[in-house]
Amino acid sequence: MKSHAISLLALAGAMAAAVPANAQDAPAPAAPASSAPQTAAQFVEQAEATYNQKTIEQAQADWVYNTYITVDSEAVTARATADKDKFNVDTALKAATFAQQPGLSYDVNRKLSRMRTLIVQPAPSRPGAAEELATLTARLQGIYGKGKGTLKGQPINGSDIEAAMGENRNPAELAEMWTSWHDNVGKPMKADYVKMVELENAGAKELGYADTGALWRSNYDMTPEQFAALTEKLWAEVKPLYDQLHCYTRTKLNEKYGDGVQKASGPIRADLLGNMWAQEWGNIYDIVAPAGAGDLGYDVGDLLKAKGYDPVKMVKAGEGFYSSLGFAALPQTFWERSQITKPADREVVCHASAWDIDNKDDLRIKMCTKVNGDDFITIHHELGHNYYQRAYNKQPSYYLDGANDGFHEAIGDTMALSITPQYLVDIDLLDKSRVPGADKDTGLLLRQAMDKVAFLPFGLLIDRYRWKIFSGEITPDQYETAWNQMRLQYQGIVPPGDRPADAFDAGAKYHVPAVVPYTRYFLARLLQFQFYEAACKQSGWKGPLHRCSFYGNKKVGEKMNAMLEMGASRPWPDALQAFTGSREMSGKPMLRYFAPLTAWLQKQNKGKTCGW
Ligand code: X8Z
Ligand code: ZN
Repeated sequence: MKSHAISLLALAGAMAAAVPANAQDAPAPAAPASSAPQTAAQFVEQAEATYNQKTIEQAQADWVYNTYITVDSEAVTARATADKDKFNVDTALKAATFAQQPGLSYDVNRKLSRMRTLIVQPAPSRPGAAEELATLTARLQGIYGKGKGTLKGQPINGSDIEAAMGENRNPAELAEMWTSWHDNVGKPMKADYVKMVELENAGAKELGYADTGALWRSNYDMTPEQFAALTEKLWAEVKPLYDQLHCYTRTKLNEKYGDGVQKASGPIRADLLGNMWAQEWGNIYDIVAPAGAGDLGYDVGDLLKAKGYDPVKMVKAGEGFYSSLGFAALPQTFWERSQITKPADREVVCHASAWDIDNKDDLRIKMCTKVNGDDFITIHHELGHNYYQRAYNKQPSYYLDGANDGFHEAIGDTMALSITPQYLVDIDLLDKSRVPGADKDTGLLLRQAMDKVAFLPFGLLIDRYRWKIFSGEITPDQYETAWNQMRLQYQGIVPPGDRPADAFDAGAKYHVPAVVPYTRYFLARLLQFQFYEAACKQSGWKGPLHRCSFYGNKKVGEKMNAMLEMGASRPWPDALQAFTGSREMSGKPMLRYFAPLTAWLQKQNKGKTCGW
């Protein structure tokens, strides 16, 4: 397979070099195969078949590794990853030579461009480099998957510690879990991470990018500079709302814990926010709930437990939402092959993910599901990936992707925004008599903002931090100080105690060792409100936006499918327009959703000095 690909590329290169640059203006040649446009088309067609095959082989190996971490599965996935990466780098280099040629068709041009931008981890072409890079990456993922912290001195695994950070209200125990997790998981990764960055950057330079960060930013149908500027514009739109939420939450934490734990001014202690990474704060809604009108009368996790839901039943409920929009049921193999709960007898990567093993219909999720509200949302999120993958499965291989990666992350969350009190009644989780009245709107919005708004700076800073590592602005000896500085700058949070200079706290967040670009989640946080607002409009909803559920609306499903089935075949503004009518990513729909809460927060914060 590999040698076939290389000889094909060499041949295509030789043919391209032999064709004069103005060939597209010449009369139709006798042998069509020698004209430049057609040569490029042939190259793309053959590369696409190999790309498809290598993607499948890598996914199979990676699935085994992620659901059964051993030295052998690590070696197998590293081999498959290296093989795919080498092919992708070869193709990208070749694509660059073809891309210069005029007269190429739209699809050949777009595929050539995608070949050059879709690589996340480019290995240098020197022999052995791809294997070295893939081995480092597999090892880092394994460290994360096997990672443990402690609670009261006892070891506690990743999915348990994540849940405990949401429920525990003891500041000493929270600090212990937070610190042990960051020490045990992040720190051992540092040396490998430094080597990995060096290799990726060398690969990115060979491909003609300034560094790996520039490569990541080039995958959005615009220049890397334009993309960085777009994220800055979007952040500026929503930052004032974050600042209000931060200010209000700090006051409430100060009231609960006192000055000794959380002061009324300055940054917030990261471990008090109900999440290991302080990325979503909904778990501490009980602490911030508005006095008097804060009790929503239900908690989704409690409802699920009361109705006897188990993880599989939770996934069935998620599937039910998509079915109600007209999407076909998940295939039988989904239920046979998914990992829905944590296996008791082996190490796995618990961080939730969705898979499309054969680029057709072998769809799966991998979770360590717990019966709680967070995981109910996560199930809808992961299924969004699966239904997207299935919707575009008729596209050619180089288009088997979201319109951009933010779209992929936003679909399931859009559905989850429809999990309103009335929806919970509709699926028989909540009793009709317990639907909170209009006097609870502030509470409902605040509960939602604690997850959605709180996330925004986190969604942005993970990659801004990595972009600086890739560009060399942050050097290895500054990994820890720069991380803490950026966490403070963007989120206004601090660790529960001083951090050692040789720590690597960023490594304790899954996407850093797993090398998953993160700006996608920032974009998705905004896009999901764009999609949701559009869906609610399509369904004719007239009430307050946050009470809208488009559950059961086939018209929305059809329109959604029209966007999803495009895959990556067109620039993302086309896809956005297909569903929302707009060609711009924007924070405005999110601001409209939260407008009543914004006014309320401003009132609560009146007279206080916000910021940190
Ligand atoms: O990683 C995820 C998904 C898998 S794509 C569970 N998310 C981000 C995170 O957990 O950090 C979803 C929200 C943000
Ligand atoms: Zn996702």
